[in-house]
Amino acid sequence: MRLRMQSLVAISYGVDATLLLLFHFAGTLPLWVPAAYLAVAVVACALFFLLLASSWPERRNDQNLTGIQMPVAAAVQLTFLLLAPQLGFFFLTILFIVFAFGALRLDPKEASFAWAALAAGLGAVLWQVRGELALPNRTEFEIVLVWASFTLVFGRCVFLGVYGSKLRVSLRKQADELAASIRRIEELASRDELTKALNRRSMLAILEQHLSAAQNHGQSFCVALFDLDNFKQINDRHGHLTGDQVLQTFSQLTQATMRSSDSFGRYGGEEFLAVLVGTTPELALNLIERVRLRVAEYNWTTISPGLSVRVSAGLAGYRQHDSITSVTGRADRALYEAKKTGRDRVAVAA
Ligand code: GH3
Ligand code: MG
Ligand code: MG
Repeated sequence: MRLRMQSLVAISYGVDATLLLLFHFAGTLPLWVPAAYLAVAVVACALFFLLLASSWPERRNDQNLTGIQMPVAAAVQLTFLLLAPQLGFFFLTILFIVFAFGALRLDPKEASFAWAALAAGLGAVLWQVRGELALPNRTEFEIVLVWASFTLVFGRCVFLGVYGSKLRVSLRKQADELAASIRRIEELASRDELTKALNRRSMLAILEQHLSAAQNHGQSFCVALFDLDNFKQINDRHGHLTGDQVLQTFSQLTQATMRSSDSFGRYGGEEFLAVLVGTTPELALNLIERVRLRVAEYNWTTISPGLSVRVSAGLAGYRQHDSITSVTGRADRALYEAKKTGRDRVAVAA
């Protein structure tokens, strides 16, 4: 990319040298002016090609060496303005290309500095060549060359502007793609791989938020801990793959039953956690019962012949001064009660 841009710079110098040679044939300049210009251009381009191809630019902030190329190019034009003022307009207009090139990469501070340096240099040179500065237009050939010079300078300025806007568009696209990747990574990191439900880390973060909302704004919430009944047996009798499918289906059934404001995730193994907002344990019990019934009534034999699945749950409501551990601890003890008193049931924490 850097070397391609440098090739364009070299071509640009070539265009200038050719125009200068034609001005020599038009009688405007002695031959040494295009010869010297070409020599300087070849040396400068060769040096920058070597520098850009080396690893040196990678260690710099300014990887395209714009901060060096631009002053060099501006100095070349000012020198030739001094040496051949009879073609003054030519070197003055090339400065537009030099600055359009610089504007692609310089930051506002550097650009201001470059502009001030040019103002000083240009002022000194113009002072030196006073009375000699010219735009040759004596012959038709000179007129054609002046026209060609202006046109080619404008063309290169426009090209640099278009190139700059293309660069901005592609940077914008890259930034958008990066943002989309980050969103995707965050999404992946927040979900359980098997069931696609929220994972334990996300559920704990959500619980933390609800806890602080409850403490600060008095908004109550409930926690329900689900544990599939005799899941080890399901694995043993129907295989681990069926077990996985049961976990997936249970997760889907539960999420379809719950309200969109509620959160549901896999807490670990065959245990799931739900956080229900703005509700009391008495009201939440209805919803959790509906989940339990839906699981019990689901036609599990479509997954494996003879398969039946039951779930138990423990429910606890937020209490003042609760922590994550205390509220989930009560839900866990309620779950233990549900298991102890026969499974396939919901128990509310005392
Ligand atoms: P209980 O009714 O008392 O809860 O009995 P249980 O068999 O469900 O309890 P236990 O905790 O002993 O067994 C849980 C089983 O869940 C053991 C483990 O192999 C299984 N399990 C945990 N994670 C997965 C998983 O991702 N896939 C499958 N297929 N099984 C899992
Ligand atoms: Mg368990
Ligand atoms: Mg279990």
